[in-house]
Amino acid sequence: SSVDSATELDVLVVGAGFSGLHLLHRLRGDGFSVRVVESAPEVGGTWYWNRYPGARCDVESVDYSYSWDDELQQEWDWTEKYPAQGDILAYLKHVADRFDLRKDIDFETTVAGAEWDAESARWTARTEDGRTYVAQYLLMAVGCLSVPKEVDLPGADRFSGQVLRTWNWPEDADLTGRSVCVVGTGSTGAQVVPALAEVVGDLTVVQRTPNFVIPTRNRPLADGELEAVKAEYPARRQRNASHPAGVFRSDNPKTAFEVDEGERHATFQERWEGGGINFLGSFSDLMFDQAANDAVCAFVHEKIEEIVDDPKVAELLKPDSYPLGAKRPVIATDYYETFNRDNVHLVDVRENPLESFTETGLALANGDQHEFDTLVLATGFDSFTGAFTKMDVRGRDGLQLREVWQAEGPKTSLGLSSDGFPNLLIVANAGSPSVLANMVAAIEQHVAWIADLLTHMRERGLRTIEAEPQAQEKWVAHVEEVANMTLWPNGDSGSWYRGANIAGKPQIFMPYAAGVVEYGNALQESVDNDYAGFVLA
Ligand code: NA7
Repeated sequence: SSVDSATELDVLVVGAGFSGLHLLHRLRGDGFSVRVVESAPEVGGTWYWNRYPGARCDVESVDYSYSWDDELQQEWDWTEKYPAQGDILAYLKHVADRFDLRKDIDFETTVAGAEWDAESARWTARTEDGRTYVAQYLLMAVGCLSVPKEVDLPGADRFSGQVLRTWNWPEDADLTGRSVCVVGTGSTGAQVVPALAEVVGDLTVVQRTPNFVIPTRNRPLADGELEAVKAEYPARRQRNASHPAGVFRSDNPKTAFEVDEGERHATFQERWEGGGINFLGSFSDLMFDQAANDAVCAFVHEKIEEIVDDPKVAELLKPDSYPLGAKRPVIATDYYETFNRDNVHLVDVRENPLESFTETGLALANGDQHEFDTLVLATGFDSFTGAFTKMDVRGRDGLQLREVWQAEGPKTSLGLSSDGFPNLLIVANAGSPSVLANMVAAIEQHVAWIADLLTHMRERGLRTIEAEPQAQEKWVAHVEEVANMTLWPNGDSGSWYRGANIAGKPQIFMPYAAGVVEYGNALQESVDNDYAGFVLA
């Protein structure tokens, strides 16, 4: 491959995670010329980069996997109820090898920008190392949580010890006996803290906003359990697809206050013991009714008091500024229990702000100092839009995607296409159920729709697809309206669901809260009405 000559393609896919691998396999099979570019030296996306100790998915292994090849799902053996990062990465490597995907992926290749040429109806994408790809379609399989939030910790660069980032964890990191500080108590922090506590000398946990942390209750799969799933896999996948979350959850149809206090408590207790996301299905109105949500919050507070020995620490760990769910609920193992360890100290920086990092630790507003030799950042991501605004993407008439999305948030028709950016299609990101569902199921829904669209266009000699402006306005308003029917946007959570974790980012509730069933109906309705919501030309 020469630096001067551009690679000519039907489809350029950006990203080789769950989305990009599936797109490549499907579209190649449908007869398109496809190439995937990937920044990492390996497949996996999120599951390649986030290899910090304790990293695990909170969707069950047997469901957090592709459903499009029965042999694949029959031959792959999961070992635990919930998959560890390494297991998911091994699975995706296996998929890449089994379907001979690597030959069409350019690794360590980062797209710097892309430009639309109306006359040829082609995108030209430039990579950071100066290569060029020309493609009819530019498919963004970039993930919702793939660009870290810029570090906004006062004086962080003064710290002279080792700094580790959970989103780019060095494979050979050994923190045995070290004195470590973790900043961040989101899903990542709540997983890395208990894992590190076991090996480090001492651990300081910096918390600004407490989270609701539900126990995972992970365990090895029991004898025969995997075989039983495999025996009814297609039915299981279908059942998953019939639930808004893209994974079957045994939701209680009752509302929290149609039962008495005793039954309410027993229900929470039973689901707390069962662990995982089923806890969120304790009652049907938890995300719709403030009183119901207050009840589940009170239950978790009670659990925190029960588990945590020091009442002052327990008090600090209780979230009290937003409804359960408004911030991504955290599923983790032994999180609250970890604060009973002698080597773990909780530092609350909400009441007593972090004044500055120093060469050897940090100083708080009240003058307290904490010393450590290693700093671990678990400070989150520039969610949804980050991977798009990082690139210099120029659409019709030079319109810059970064400018539009940084000012107004991500505007799309059905989460798939944005007005002004023809033939740029987006996989499972803003405006689609994505992070509020089993991500793999959400991705499969998008890949199927996109693949059908591309074949439809090829068959009819159509060259471009683009969001129809009015449909886009309507879709964005609808996503907002649905979110506002729930408690998701409420409270002072600073949630990345609505860009509130980053100063200056437009605050718009980005995922589509109605779930994959409603969303699938909307996709189908568009197809049935000759791709309503889009302009095909
Ligand atoms: P999150 O959920 O955004 O969590 C980031 C954490 O870092 C959160 O506790 C933040 O506190 C904290 N943070 C960030 N910046 C600061 C500063 N400046 N000072 C103090 N604390 C800070 O990211 P995760 O990686 O944990 O999880 C992301 C998703 O990945 C997860 O939900 C799953 O879907 C997978 P804050 O809440 O802003 O006060």
